[in-house]
Amino acid sequence: MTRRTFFCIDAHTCGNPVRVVAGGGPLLPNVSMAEKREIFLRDHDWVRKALMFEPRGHDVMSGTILYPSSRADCDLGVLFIEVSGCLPMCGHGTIGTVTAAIEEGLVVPKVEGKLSIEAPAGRVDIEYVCKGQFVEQVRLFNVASYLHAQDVDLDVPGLGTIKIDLSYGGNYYAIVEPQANWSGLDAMPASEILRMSPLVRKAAEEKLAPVHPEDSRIRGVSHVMWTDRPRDERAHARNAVFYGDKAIDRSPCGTGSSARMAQLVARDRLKVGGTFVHESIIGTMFDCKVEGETRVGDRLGIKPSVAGWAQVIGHNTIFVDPRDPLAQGFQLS
Ligand code: PYC
Repeated sequence: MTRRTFFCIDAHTCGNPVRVVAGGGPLLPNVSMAEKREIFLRDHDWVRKALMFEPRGHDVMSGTILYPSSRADCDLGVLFIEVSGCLPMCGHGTIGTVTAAIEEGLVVPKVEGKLSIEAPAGRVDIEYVCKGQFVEQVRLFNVASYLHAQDVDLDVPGLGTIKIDLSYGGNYYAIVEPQANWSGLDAMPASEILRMSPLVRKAAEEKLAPVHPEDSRIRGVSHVMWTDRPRDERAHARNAVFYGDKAIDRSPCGTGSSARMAQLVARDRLKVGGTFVHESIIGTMFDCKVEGETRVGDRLGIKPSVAGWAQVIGHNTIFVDPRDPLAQGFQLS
């Protein structure tokens, strides 16, 4: 192998990293993003590991690789890459990617302020607001989201029996609300979130093993959302989302916020048409809305939208050199 060069734009969305690979990603056939995702994972996964793992990335690193879309109704195809694999959809990744792509001229919108991207989970429409050359806000109209299961008892070592709901917003989320055996986020430092979340995820997966009703390639409990009352008076709720092996989302989590709204609507705690401001573990916020009702297979679901900001922090030309013993990246176990 010769040295490979990746032209990246590094950004963060409300605190969570987004490394946008604008050049150097592997060529993939002109098929849907869902199929591209499978081909990438089968044949090119070293690219993800090299760019996401240490020493070029870290435990919370995530990003995207840009592709032309094979759909006539989409401007851009987006492959989500992160430490744990390739997510079907990622909200903070979308907001960072759209910000970088518009500010750097990587995509030319047919209609100013609007884009449609093709994610592996489906088409996602975008509205963005610019001030001068900079993008101030990106709103994504996310894939249909639904509550998959509610009031599920899990026996979690160290916690005892806890109740969770399982909800889908582009990924499957085990949602934990304050209850007898868990008093809330204030009493849970980040180290505890990292320790307890894999146990909750494993127990939820063993009991529920969800499969998306319309796309069996989307399956499994990948994320755990711990919820609490907000600290900021503008917000309706606060959350900390665990993903991968050691990552806590620093943003309010786009697919997580969609899953949370689907849960709240199904439980009649949020109305269709209602707004929902979601606060992250570091106090950043997404402005979310339940845009409408829909169906996911035979389930009732919602059409969620999520808005937030991102900041481009630099250009990053990354080499992966076969002479480097750590070319493929590493993770501490
Ligand atoms: O914003 O959807 C999201 C997300 C998923 C994992 C980290 N962020």
